[in-house]
Amino acid sequence: MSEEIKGIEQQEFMRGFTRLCDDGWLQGWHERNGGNLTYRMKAEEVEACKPFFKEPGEWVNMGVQADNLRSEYFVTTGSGRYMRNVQGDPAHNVGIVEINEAGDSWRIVWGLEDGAKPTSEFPSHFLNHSVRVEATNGADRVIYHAHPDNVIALTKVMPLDAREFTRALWKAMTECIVVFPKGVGVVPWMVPGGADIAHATSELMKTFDAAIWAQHGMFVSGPDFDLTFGLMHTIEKAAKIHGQALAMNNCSGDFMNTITDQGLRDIARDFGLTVNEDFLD
Ligand code: 2HA
Ligand code: ZN
Repeated sequence: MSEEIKGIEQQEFMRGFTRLCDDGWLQGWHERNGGNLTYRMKAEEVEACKPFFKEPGEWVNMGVQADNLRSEYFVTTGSGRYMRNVQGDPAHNVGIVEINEAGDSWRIVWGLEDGAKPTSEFPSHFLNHSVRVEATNGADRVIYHAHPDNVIALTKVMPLDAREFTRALWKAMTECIVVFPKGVGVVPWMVPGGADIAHATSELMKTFDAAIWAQHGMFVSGPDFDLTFGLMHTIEKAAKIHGQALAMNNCSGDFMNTITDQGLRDIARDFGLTVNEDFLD
């Protein structure tokens, strides 16, 4: 019997990609066309997909460039396409793009049917992939942008400062510091979709694997779909707990009970974490 031939939609990485889109939708983070996801493919995944690639489209310049992403392949959600529709119809709502040898342009080799294009945040994703490849020695492959309610709500009432946000989130729930020991970065309000927000975010992603976009959402990076979704989910849950506790406490952050800085240090010691010391008192 011949070995089963898997089409692109049946490949493990594509199932992980589309499942994350659906998981985010079910969380309520992807109203209308909100949010986007990209994945840097492994060489063996590209090889397995090549027989199913179509006649490539035109090269499109991105306005950003990265040496360490020359000739890479990415899976990307489509601009204007809805996360809600991804799992039911991947070929129309997501696609695979090839990056040129100069590392500054993409062309579509699969999916994004009927004239779709990569996400409007592709330049942001691309620059952030470049920074994360550098920061993690190639381990990080997933960049995920979502509009999680509680994180966005906190950006309306808290100082837009990485230290303040990180401390509030670490102290909201005991295991947060284990999930994001480096903390979270904060980008002030900016116009979405352009090179400016891409550069501002990628500056932060040299240090952090999560960045909050004020009054907009969050940007996270990780090595696989489980860890990346889990990071978004954990930060959003911590934001929800912090927001609820503030509301229960007459909007004061001076809580009757909280995790002390010594407590955070004790977790770091017992779990062998490299925490961002700048964010501890
Ligand atoms: O893809 O969320 O920030 C739509 C967006 C842009
Ligand atoms: Zn957005």
